[in-house]
Amino acid sequence: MKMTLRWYGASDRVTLQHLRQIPTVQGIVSSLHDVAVGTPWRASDVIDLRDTIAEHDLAFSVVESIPVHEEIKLGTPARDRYIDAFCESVTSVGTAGVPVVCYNYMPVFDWMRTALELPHADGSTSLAYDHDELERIDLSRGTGGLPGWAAAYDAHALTALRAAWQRMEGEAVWDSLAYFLERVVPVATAANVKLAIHPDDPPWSIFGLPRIIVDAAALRRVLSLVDSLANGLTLCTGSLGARADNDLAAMAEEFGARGQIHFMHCRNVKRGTPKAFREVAHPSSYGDVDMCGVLAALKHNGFAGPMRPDHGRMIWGEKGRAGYGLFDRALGATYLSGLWEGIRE
Ligand code: DNO
Repeated sequence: MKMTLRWYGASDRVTLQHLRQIPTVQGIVSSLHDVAVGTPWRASDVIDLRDTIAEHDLAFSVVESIPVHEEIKLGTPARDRYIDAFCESVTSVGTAGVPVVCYNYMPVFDWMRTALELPHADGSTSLAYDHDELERIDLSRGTGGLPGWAAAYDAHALTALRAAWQRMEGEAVWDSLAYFLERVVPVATAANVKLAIHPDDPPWSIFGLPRIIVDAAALRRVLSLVDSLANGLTLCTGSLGARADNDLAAMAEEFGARGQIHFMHCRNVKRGTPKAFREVAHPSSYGDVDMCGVLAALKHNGFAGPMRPDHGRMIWGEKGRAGYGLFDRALGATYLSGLWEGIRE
C-alpha cells in the first residue's frame, strides 16, 4: 500500500510541503484542474505537475479525476469527439508515468452534500447529507444555491441537461458506459494506465437522475463490461458505506482478490435515517465503516496500490476547502498507516 493525499494544485491552501511532512505519505493525487472538461490534456502539462510534485520528494500517484463529458454519459452522437479527447488525456497521463486515473460516471453532479459544516459535539465540523433536505433544494435558478459540490450550471444550462437526462434510464447509462470503456480501456492498456471508476456519492438517485455505481453488483458489472486489468475500481468506503446493505470488507475481499482495486478512498460515515449520513473521523469506532476489516481484506490480498484518507473534518479551527483541510486528513493518514502496519499478513 502507498499512502497518498489529494492536492488541488498551486491554489490549494494545503501545500506540498505540508503534505510531505505527514508521516507515511509517499504520493500525491491531483489533476489538471484548470483544463476545461472535454479538452485533451497535453503530456507536457502532466509532466510539469509531476515534476512540481517530485521537487517535494513525492510521487504523482493518481490522477483524480479526468472528468467525463456529459455527452459521453448521455451517449449522444457528439460523444466520439469527447471520448477521443479523454483517450488523448489518458495517453498524456501515461507519458508522464502516472499509473492510475480515477474517474466517475455520475450524471450532472459529482458528489453531493446538503451541509458542508455540520457541527459535532466536540467542536469539529464535517460534511453531511440528508435526502429530505436535498429534495427541498430549488434547482430552478441553476446550481448556485447548492451547498454541496456541483459543477456550475446556470438555470438555462441545468434545465437543458436535466431534460436530456430524462430520456436516460439506468440501462441506457450502462450502455453508454460500456461504449466508453470499450474505447478507452485499450488506450489505457497501451499507455500503462489503470482506470479506476469512483462509485456514485451518495449511492442512490438524486434530483431524479439515474445513478448506477452503487453496490457490489454494479462494481462486478463494470468489470464485466471490458475484461482487462486496466478496467478497475476506486473503492470508496465513504460513498459505498452510505448504504447499510453494502458490505465493504466483503467488497475489499472480492475485488482485492481479483486485483481490480487500483485506488482506495478511506472515509468513515455515520448513517442516520435511510438516505442520510454525516462524515466522521476515520477510525472505525466513530462511524459505520469497519476500516480494519477493509484494510485486512486488502492486505491479505496483497494490495500494493495507492490509498488516501478521503475527506476529513475541520478541526482545530482550520478553515479551507470542504473536506480537504490538512489536520484531520493527516490524522486519517497516520491512523490508516498504523492500522495497516498492525495487520499481519
Ligand atoms: C470528493 C471526491 C470526488 C471524486 C470524484 C472522482 O471529494 O471523492 O469528487 O474525486 O468523484 O471522479
